[in-house]
Amino acid sequence: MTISGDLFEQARKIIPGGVNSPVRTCAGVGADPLFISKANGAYIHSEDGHKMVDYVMSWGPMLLGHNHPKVKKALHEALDRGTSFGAPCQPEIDLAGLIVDALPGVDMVRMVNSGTEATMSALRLSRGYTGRSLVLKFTGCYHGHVDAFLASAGSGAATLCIPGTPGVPQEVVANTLLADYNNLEQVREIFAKHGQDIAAIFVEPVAGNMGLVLPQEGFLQGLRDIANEYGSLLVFDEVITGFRVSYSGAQGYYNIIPDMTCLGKIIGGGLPVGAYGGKKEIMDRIAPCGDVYQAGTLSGNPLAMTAGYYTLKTLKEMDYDQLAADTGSLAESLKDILIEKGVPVSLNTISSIFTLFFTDDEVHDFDSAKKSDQHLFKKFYNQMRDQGIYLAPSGFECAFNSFAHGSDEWEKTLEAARKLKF
Ligand code: KE4
Repeated sequence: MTISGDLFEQARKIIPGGVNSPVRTCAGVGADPLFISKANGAYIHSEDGHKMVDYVMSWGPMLLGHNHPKVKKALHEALDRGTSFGAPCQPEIDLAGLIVDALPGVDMVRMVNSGTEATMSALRLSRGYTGRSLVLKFTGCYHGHVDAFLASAGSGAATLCIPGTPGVPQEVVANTLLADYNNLEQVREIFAKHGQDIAAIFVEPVAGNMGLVLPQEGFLQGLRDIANEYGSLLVFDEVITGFRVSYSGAQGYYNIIPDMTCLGKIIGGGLPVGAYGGKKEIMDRIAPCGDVYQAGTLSGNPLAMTAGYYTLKTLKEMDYDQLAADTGSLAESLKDILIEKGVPVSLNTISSIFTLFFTDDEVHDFDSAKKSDQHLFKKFYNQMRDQGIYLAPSGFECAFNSFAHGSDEWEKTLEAARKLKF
């Protein structure tokens, strides 16, 4: 029995499924999870002594790479000042300031502790602000495990084939409307019927939970126009794309300004942080200045704020265009290697993110993503992991490059791909 195997056995006795988040079980790829002892730069180390090139990067937060010296130093200093105050502190202003300065759609921002808390709060605020109950989301998009959004979620739910989930009352998802990603016609039809009652459109401006799916030309602008026409809010879930697709998120990259933005992952620099923000007139409705309630014991935690602040401050100086070019070149090379082996591959990539779908068809929504052959993905995942390349254990997730990866890591990755057997 490996060390990870033994730890997994212990964990399963006292933690449901042995993990604190379902997709980590690796059940979808017929493997057991590796228990991780440490991570540095582009590398993650298992308890079994395996050093692997990491493209999960904690599911997105570690764009700087693991354990960045500037973040680590700041955290050590913050630790000496205490771990939690339950009162306002300077680091909250510091992080909020960087977010507001970076994102054109955010005048004010409220910190919470996860992406789920961010989208849950933004949903309540959109309903409170508009006085409407309905919300439109897209199949294959995942906005955290908020009851109202588990109507046909991507990410873990899609991998585990849980289209909705027990425990969510029918009357809750009755207020949730679904359209296919990139299908503006469907959105127009839904708004023609329900537009006056729709509080908000929630969308991942670049979808990352059915694998990576890019918005087609005109899709995001179309949503912006439709929301304006019916007086609904446009909410960008930028938990993945915020500070990832560009330093000003997808909203800056595409120059489409949402009414509200949900954030997580990168803004915490690896510590638990979520946030939601938007136009001042909307955010003023949040307690205590407004009447829409939301709260959190550890919101604005000084350690988490410090990690997020030094992460964003450091990212602000980084060359996103170069990393995008390097990522595109790596992903295209991986695709070419797989095609040479006779494997059907369709690639989606943007900035430092990519997904290889095991299908010949272009992937532009959840239905086309589901055509990706999961048996081929399983072979790909396990052989790459055996060769020290650590990928997300699901065909409905993304590979994340980082500023800590370089030519050595990318060559190791291509070398492993050249040895794949199908
Ligand atoms: P968290 O509650 O997991 O911090 O964030 C939820 C969330 C919200 N919105 C988007 C676009 C997201 O991608 C997520 C979480 N992403 C998944 C993986 N794609 C987290 C991994 C997991 O569930 O363990």
